[in-house]
Amino acid sequence: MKWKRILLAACAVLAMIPASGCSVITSPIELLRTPALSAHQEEVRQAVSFLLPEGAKLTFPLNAGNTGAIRKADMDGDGETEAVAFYKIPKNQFELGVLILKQGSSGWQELYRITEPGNEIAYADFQDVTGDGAPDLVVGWQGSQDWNKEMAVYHWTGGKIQRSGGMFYNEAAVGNLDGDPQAELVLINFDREGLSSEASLYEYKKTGLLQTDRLKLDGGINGYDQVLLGKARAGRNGVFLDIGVGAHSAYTTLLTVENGRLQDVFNVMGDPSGKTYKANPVYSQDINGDGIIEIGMLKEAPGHEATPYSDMPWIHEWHQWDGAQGLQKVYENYMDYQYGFRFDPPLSWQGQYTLDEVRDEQGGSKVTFLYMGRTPEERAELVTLYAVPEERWLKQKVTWDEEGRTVVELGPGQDGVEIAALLPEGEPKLSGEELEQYHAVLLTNNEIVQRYRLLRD
Ligand SMILES: [Ca+2]
Ligand SMILES: [Ca+2]
Ligand SMILES: [Ca+2]
Repeated sequence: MKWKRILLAACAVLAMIPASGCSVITSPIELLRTPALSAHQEEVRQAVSFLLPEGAKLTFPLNAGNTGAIRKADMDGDGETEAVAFYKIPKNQFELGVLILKQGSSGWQELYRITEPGNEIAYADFQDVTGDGAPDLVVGWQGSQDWNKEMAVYHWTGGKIQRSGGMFYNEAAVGNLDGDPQAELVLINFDREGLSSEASLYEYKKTGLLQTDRLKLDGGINGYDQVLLGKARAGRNGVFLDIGVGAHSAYTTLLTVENGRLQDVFNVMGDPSGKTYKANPVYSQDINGDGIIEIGMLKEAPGHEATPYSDMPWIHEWHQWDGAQGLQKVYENYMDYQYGFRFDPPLSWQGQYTLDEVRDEQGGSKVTFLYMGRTPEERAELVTLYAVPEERWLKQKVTWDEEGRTVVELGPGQDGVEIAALLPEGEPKLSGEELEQYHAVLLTNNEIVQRYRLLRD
């Protein structure tokens, strides 16, 4: 088999777009039907169908993490959840709606209906913006691709819905940023042509949503790859902005709220991209499952100083905010965005391994983790992960079988490949202490399985 290194940055970037961005392909009705609905859900669905205007279709809000065209929330705060359905009327290019249903003695009935002109519901979430203990509906309405989006908050009070807001924005994050009982809104207005960007903080006061602070952001960027509100430290939320710059590089800005003011903790305006620069985009996420969001950075695999950028194998280094202006590395792993998997080496490997990566023009790849001794000659294979296109898989297995290799089958990856790990064979060219250390850090089949994961899990 001929393996050739090729650049797959474009694919990698595409593969990194969160799944939700692609979920519009499946119709909401189809998703609602699978898996089988409980009798209760079926009742809701029927009531919604009955109440939808003629020609209307259920629609998914487009923000990441959104779970469906019909959501549940206790909007009136009486302890019982209401059903909230999002719809659009396709034959009429500019009509969107939200239907709120309440369960009464005679089944699910319309409690309230919101309609707005527009093409898509860009954002929807339930957050207690007003601080009365009941979730409010936060909706970003989008007219068309070229238009700004408009953010509004719908709050149940005095037996009806009160609308507040109506701010134009490009990117939004909604959640609790300062520890009081109210959720805040952070809206970003980015003017690509004017090379300017600004974040605004909105809080609900007695009269409605008020802009309580503004912060200038770096405007010389390609755009926002991801805007994520999440835990930045224990007991402290922040807004992570993963930003694309230049041909394919990226950096991350973290915004927090300090005494009611927006803070750019890494001082991006003073030092654009300084601390969090990466050669390719990496999405901020809770990579190690501790509930705190990590910022990903890319390290060239050791020994690849002469390797061109397009062929560079990268080690992902994940950092948490240190609470001041700095970062603290907490985790390290390998991510394959094309075939949709990650492999998390054990701590005992850190600083002692490197990678060789080979990508086949006909599809498939091979990444080898190598133990590093004191000199470049003292390298020894720890494990090799293969992505084998399905059509070559059986043949490949036979070959490995004939060669007597130990194969750990890891199952299907993205893009029609099977993933397998191969353990090294024969004695490595190491001796003494290094040979001992190498054997001590080798993984068992079981450990390999545990350290391998699909990215969409
Ligand atoms: Ca309720
Ligand atoms: Ca708050
Ligand atoms: Ca984490």
